[in-house]
Amino acid sequence: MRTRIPLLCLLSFLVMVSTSITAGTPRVISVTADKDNMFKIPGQKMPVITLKANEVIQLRITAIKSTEWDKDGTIHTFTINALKDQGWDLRLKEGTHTYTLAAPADPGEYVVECTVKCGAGHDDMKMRLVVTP
Ligand SMILES: [Cu+2]
Repeated sequence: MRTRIPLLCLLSFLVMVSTSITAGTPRVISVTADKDNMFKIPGQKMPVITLKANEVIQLRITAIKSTEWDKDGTIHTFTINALKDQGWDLRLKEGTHTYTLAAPADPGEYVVECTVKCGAGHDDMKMRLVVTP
């Protein structure tokens, strides 16, 4: 009996801490725009990002140069045409950069594509964003 109250206190404290962490810190999602002109997500067979509507995330993209690039130094882009005006149009320079983005309010499937000619396979350099309600 004596140990129950402290244990409950500890548990509720832990719940509070973890709740504030999940509410306050956006998820970090890592993507590689690779040298073979494919989007990849570490640990996933297919590169798909699944977000809740309006969820704010940190998108951490590592871009690796292929055989062609834009004259301004952009080596790939991470572009969703339907969401360009919401910031989903990232011109990627070599290296790893982090972008804060919000998922759209409308659930559905969106196609991510690269819009810079990056070499063989560029036309198929696509991945999906799935937005759930
Ligand atoms: Cu490309």
